[in-house]
Order: sequence, then C-alpha cells, then structure tokens
Amino acid sequence: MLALAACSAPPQLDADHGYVRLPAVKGNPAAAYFTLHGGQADATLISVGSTVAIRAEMHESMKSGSMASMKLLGQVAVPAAATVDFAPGGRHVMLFDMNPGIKRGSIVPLVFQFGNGVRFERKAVAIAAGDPPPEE
Ligand SMILES: [Cu+2]
Repeated sequence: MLALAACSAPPQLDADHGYVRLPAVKGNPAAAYFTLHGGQADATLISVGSTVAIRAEMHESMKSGSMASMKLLGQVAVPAAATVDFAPGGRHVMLFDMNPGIKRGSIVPLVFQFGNGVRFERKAVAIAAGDPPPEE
C-alpha cells in the first residue's frame, strides 16, 4: 500500500544518493555524484555548489581512445519525471579548494540551483578516493 501511494504521487524535482569522492592527492579537486529527479515540468540545473568548496563546476567526462578529458557544462536539462545521473565516467561536479577538514565520512552540503528559481540543499557523504560508491 505504501509503495503504491509513493508511485501515484506527482514527480517532484529532487536530488538524492549524493556522495563526494575525495581526491587521492590532497589539494586536487573532489568530485560529487548524485541522481536528479525531474518534477512535473522540465527544469534546467544551472549550478551545484557547496559551502565547503571555494568553487564548483559541472563537468562531463569523455573518452576518445586512451585520452580522457572533461568538458565544462553550463547547464544540464532535467526533463519532467526523468532521472538524470551524475556518475563516475560521466557527469560530475568538481569541487575545488575544499575545506581540508572534510574527511571520509564527513557530510558535504550540496546546493542545487535551477533556472526556474528552485533551489535546495541536499547532503552528500564524503568517501575516500579508493572507496566504492556508498550503498543506496
Ligand atoms: Cu571534472
């Protein structure tokens, strides 16, 4: 009954399953990953930031042959009721000059800002460079 009730609720613009992979080398940027859920109307993610990082950028990883590179994303479309993943090997948020007090297990606040004015904060857990993604 509870599951049915959840499925019939209108979709809501949200982000969950957030985590931040700390850099292997201190001082390098960390990478944030999460899953976006579209609401009842199409939306556009225009920035993701954190109060514990000086600067944050949305990136997309690309691979051509053995060359890996990243491109800067100015915005990311979040269609109504869609699921948009930021995951290793693809889209991610790079966190530059992060507070050195953030350690494995720390909670990192991520602030999501959308073109329609919606803004919310979700918490992400910090994991070490070699850790597997946290269980959902
Ligand atoms: Cu990047």
